[in-house]
Amino acid sequence: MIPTITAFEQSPDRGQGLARDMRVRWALEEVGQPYDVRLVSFTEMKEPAHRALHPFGQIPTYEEGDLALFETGAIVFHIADSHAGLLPDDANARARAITWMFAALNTVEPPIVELEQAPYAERDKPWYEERLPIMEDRVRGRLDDLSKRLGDADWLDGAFSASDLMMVMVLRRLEGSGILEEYPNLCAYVSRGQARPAYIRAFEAQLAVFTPTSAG
Ligand code: GTB
Repeated sequence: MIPTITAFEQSPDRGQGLARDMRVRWALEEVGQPYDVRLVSFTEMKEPAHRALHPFGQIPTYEEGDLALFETGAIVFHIADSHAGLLPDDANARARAITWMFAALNTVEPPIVELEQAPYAERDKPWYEERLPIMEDRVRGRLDDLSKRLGDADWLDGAFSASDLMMVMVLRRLEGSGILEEYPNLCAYVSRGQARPAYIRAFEAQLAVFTPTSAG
């Protein structure tokens, strides 16, 4: 059964792969699962038909037969759990990979999102300039630990897995902040993820949504 995912009809990043459908596309490409994409406008995302799939009126969603999922963590886990290639077979290694997926989403991503969103939400507030270095140091705290743990390994725990996919996508959210560049091994880690053929296919597919065709 070919799953259908939703993605932005108009993305603020104009297809640089920062919107979260990229995580799902990449996972599907890694396991060789073809998929369809339904593009939704900001208005459609908040309408009842989309909210029936996603209670918070966001993208991405994932539909496969009778199954409808939201939340990239759950979607990527479902893809990894139901196909070979994104989670180890060994039970303990599999549990550790899932742990790292949670760590990416629950421990590393929150301070990064807080820093990323602060300029939109707080730039005009009197506390903004004072809070900025605090938020940056919170991110550095996580990256210090992650960088030490990764060391000179290629991936977080043995072979590439869904945990690396998620962590690379989370770290990509620091682009433009200059902070990731303070950690050469994390930069190399992100680059390794971006060099994977499945990542490149997923990136090109979502970029194509925003690339004008010759027909205009
Ligand atoms: N926790 C959910 C998940 O992981 O699936 C979060 C989903 C989410 O934040 N979706 C965003 C959304 O639908 C799109 S990805 N936002 C619309 C809304 O909430 O009304 C966040 C995002 C979008 C665009 C960029 N960008 O262009 O740089 C970066 C990140």
